[in-house]
Amino acid sequence: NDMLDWQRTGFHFQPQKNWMNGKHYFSFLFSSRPLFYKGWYHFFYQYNPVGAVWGNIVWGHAVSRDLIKWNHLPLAMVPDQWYDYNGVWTGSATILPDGSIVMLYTGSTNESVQVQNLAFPADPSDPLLVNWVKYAGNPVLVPPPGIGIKDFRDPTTAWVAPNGNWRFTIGSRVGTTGVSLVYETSDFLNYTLLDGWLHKVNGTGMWECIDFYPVSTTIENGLDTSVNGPNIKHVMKASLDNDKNDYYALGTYDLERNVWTPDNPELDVGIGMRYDYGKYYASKTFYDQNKQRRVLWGWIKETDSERSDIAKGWASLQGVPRTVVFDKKTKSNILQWPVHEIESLRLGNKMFNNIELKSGSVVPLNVGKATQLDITAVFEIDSKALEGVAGADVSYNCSTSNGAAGKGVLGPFGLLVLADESRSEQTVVYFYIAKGNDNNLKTFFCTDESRSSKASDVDKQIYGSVVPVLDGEKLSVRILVDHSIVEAFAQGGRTCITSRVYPTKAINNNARVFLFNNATGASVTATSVKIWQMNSTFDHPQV
Ligand code: DQQ
Repeated sequence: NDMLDWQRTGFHFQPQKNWMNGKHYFSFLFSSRPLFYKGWYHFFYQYNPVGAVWGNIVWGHAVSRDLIKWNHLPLAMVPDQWYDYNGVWTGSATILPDGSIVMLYTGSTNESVQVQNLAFPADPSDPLLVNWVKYAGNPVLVPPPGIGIKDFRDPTTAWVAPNGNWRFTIGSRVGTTGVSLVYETSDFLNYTLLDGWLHKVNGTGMWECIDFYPVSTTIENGLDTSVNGPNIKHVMKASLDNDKNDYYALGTYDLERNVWTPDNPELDVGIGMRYDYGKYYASKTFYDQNKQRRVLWGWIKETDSERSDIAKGWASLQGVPRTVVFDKKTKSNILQWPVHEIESLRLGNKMFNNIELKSGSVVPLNVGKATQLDITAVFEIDSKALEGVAGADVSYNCSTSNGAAGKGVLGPFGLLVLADESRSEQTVVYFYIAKGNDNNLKTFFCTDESRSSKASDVDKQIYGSVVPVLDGEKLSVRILVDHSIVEAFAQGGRTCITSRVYPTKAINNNARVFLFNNATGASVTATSVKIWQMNSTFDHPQV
């Protein structure tokens, strides 16, 4: 359906329309499983080869040299055994010290029981890892007593225990408590379930796609999954089946006791911070030994109707991979930032300096075509006005406070992207400052989709949350715009928001970018705005 083709992205990974043998298959992309092997990044994803909706799940496979330009390869694994008859579900790779790969994945059996299975590359000398063999002794794990047969999935990458064994965790629930079980193994053939939980949180329900990894509090490099010791915190992430969001928390992992404890119990897994306050799910990280960094990749679901997905013949895409580091300044969150390779797609740029945004103003930025952009912008709010304000909007909330159309004392202000000339359509990325009666400032970072599309069958939300801003810091944002996706990162990646949007007017040559300020109590200066046109990736195969 060519009419919907403009929704396809230029530099975000998405399934192909034509899959295998040139046949016109439909596709549905699900969760992520990256891995680096012999010079290639591998991506295995949950994929429906026969429809643009969830079902018939197999492992799609793509490879890349740079995490940006991807080559589609044949399906890696399909349901051809009783133990994965109802789907080859999410798994994780562990690279052993000798360089070999062990893949543990969840199979949904012929009776829809969730079990864990082993798979290996058929030819380890093949850098493209095209063929996979399933272990003859599968399944290697079945749901243990007390765990529901449909609540046992998504094993993590394994890490080394003090006794030299491997450990990994699997998500589940007990009643409405989200839990993580830990297994230990020396050979990936025989496993022992350890007592207790790595962690659990009441009321958070089933934990899908758990991720568990160390971050350094002192150095910038990422860490291999097995690293622990001084100056290290562990991130625990769970994808909550209940609300389909990815939550994380920072804490400490006691290897001896095999227990993880959150730094701040009020911001525990599933009740505190999210990787992303927009659409972002089933993400996973991997340690990229090639560039000594930890890379996070998330699955971005559609927010239009299933009917439209079927009409356009594909559904879902991946965000841009993000480097994850501990935020040494706030010490309370991670920083997520698009991998630097994305900058290789930057074409020409335009710069705009010191643009004053008076209260109520909207300023167009003439950048030409505005469907594939990388934008960085820094804002300063008039400090006199800020000091003069007594207290404002203490109970502000991105989702319920009128979005970009609202007029507060110290917000909203920011950018309109994927907007048409008359702004009948626009997606708004903005800041909003609330000031307590104690003079403390609280800055919100939000994305308003409510006017993002004339179409009526799409979900249009106002997303967002608080973003930490330290004394003396300016407000900064980076936005990746790619036809039907907007990824926004505030303050170097402390708070992130991804939106799927479906403009009908702000497409092709009609898309524009504007600055705006709706704050009634202060003028704002966009001290520096830099906008790059972005190249497309799909016409740059690397194999
Ligand atoms: N989707 C997979 C599961 C996982 C869920 C099945 C995450 O393995 O729990 O397609 O969305």
